[in-house]
Amino acid sequence: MQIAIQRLSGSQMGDPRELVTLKHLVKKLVAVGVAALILPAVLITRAYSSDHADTPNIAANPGQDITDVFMFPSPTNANNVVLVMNVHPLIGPGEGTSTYFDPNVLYQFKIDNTGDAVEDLVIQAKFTGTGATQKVAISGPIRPSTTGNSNKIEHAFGTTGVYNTTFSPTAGMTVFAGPREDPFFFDLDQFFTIFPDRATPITGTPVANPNQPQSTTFRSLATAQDFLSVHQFNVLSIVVELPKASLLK
Ligand SMILES: [Ca+2]
Repeated sequence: MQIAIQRLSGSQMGDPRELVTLKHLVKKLVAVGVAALILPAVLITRAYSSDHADTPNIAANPGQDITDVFMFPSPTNANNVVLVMNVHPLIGPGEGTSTYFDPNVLYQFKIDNTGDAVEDLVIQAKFTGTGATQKVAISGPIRPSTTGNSNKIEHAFGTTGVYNTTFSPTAGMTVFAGPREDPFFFDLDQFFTIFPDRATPITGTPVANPNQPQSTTFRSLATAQDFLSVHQFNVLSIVVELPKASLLK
């Protein structure tokens, strides 16, 4: 599965247009694709990847910043699969419900079910407005009119949802789009002891001997501290649950 966020060149939904500025690729998930859903478990690859404000440009546009993507069997329906795209990292405690999706961005799950790393189906989420009444329209899974960096907004379902509520855009599909605790964990403080030179650009505090590691390994699970949990950081999640069969069309 490939996921993509792309800034729109216009604002009117439904018009074909070129969307080129940003693309985020979870490389291993491209290889897994939806085909993994029907392969023996031994063949399924687990991907490890995360991205939080990795460049000045993306840090300045957090609504375009994908942190993590997840795909897993529904815990309540064996016929369903759940897709999750998390964006907008580092939302502080208490700020989750006052942070919104970027209405100028087309959020997409791109599903390759033929193994060639070219999407065969897309699920698109497009937001309108900001604030607690922000609306979300969903289209797909649908075969895209164009692939790769050239994308169109495909036909959306008529039923729209509202920020931070669960809704069903079409029979069999459930969608949630809103704030959630960031599930990614990382011992950033220990990372800075291994790579001291990485600290200053983030913390703004000069580090003595930035090229001299103070340690060479991460701490054990018993003693490690998750930077994101300690600081109670949140993300915005787009969660889609739908039948596995609908991704195999
Ligand atoms: Ca394909």
